[in-house]
Amino acid sequence: MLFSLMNRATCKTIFTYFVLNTPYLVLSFPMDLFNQDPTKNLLPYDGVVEYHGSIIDTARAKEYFNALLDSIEWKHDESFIYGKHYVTKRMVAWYGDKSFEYSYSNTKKKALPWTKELMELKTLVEKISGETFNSCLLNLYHSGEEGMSWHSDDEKSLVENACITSVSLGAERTFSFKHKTTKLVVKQFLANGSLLLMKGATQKYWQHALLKTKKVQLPRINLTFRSMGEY
Ligand SMILES: O=C(O)CCC(=O)C(=O)O
Ligand SMILES: [Mn+2]
Repeated sequence: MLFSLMNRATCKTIFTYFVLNTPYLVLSFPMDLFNQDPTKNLLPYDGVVEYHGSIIDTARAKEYFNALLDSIEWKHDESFIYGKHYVTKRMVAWYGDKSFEYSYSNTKKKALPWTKELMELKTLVEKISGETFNSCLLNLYHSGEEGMSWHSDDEKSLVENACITSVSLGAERTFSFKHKTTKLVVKQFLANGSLLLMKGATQKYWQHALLKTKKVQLPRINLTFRSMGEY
């Protein structure tokens, strides 16, 4: 009732006051309360994360979601750890300028050539971010029961400190960052069609995760545009 009587600016001021003055170890940025400022760093130290909100409207996001579902060569990730065979429920794909080999979490893949939609999305995120990318890892989560545990995108094959840009299509999910030393957690709601940039020392000092949730039944596709080192 009280909140419905207040205008957006008052809500924003109150929310910002609580974020800055509450000594909890979790900072949370719900996207819909007010428009996110893409120039604002979500991390308080040791890295830069910028959230641009939705850069693709709902109708276009649905078209991209369906086109990617059909055209991408989705595969389950498979790995052997101490002789045990693991297969992920989520599906993955890897594309790039050339057949880059990417190894992470005991799996290895060779990049496929860009598709029409991937090229369009790469051009869009390059324009908005002012960065360039030569590869893209895609993840398809069939529901909130699938996610990705804590990790950093810090493989040796990636250019160190290069920007990684993440596009989300479909179900809205919470993305979490955890500082490797202080354990501070920062959360950001990722909307359909949204863009998030991870820059500078982020991968060195922070881990990130897409934690599982029973609250989400719908699928989501995530694209992370990356820079592989030339070799
Ligand atoms: O699904 C996401 O939002 C993130 C995926 C991710 O962290 C990765 O592919 O390395
Ligand atoms: Mn990652």
